[in-house]
Amino acid sequence: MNLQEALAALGATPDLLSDAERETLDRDGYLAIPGVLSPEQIEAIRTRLDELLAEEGDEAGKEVHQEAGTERLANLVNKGEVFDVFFTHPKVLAAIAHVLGGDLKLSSLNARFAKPGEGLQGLHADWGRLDVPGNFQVCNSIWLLDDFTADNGATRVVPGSHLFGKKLPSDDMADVSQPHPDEALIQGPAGTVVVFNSHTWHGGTLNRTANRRRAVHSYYTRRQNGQQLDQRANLSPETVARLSPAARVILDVE
Ligand SMILES: O=C(O)CCC(=O)C(=O)O
Repeated sequence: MNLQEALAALGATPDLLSDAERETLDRDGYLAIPGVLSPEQIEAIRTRLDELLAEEGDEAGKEVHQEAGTERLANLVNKGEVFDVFFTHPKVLAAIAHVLGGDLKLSSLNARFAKPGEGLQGLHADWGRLDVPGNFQVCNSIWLLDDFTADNGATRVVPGSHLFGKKLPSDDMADVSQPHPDEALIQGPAGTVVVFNSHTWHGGTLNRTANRRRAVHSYYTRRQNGQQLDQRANLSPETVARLSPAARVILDVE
């Protein structure tokens, strides 16, 4: 099965996006898709993530990245069927395919919880300088497991910055942890997925509340690039066996 057949088998067809949604992605570099996860799915995902955090303790997240002020988990594909939605959801895949010219595979599936009083990141892009304008290599999706509000560490983005070409935040700002004059805060209810072309400048903000701000990042790249976490090397035979042929293609483990 090739990628186009896998996307079709999962129902991820281009017509799932309206013209307005495609224009938003192209112009702003990100698109919010509300209501992707049901309240029951959100609860099941939160429960499993808390179990994993308790089991993994200080090791949590280390397959990819640990970050002060956050709780992170990685290699989620291998850690529960409840996470399959993050790499098989038709509309999200259609949006990722739109950004990456129909050429994609999962790069990594991670959770990132900003702890109370923490979570501020420098503004960044997930790829270096882009030599060929518009030849996007990476696309992320952030799955809101809590409402993202003005003060709980919601992700900030600079709309349109995926079109800045070779320019990166450090070229524009003396201190990338400071607010950018054109930044916007992604706010929305839990269950929303924000697909963002991750050449768009973005970063977590400070969580000023007493509760964690929980999210999962389902991150994609073109098939010629390496994965942030090598799925073939990190999935158990049992996980690979239970996945559909189409899901295996998305993960590049077929
Ligand atoms: O979780 C967020 O709000 C953004 C995280 C992010 O951009 C990153 O970890 O690189």
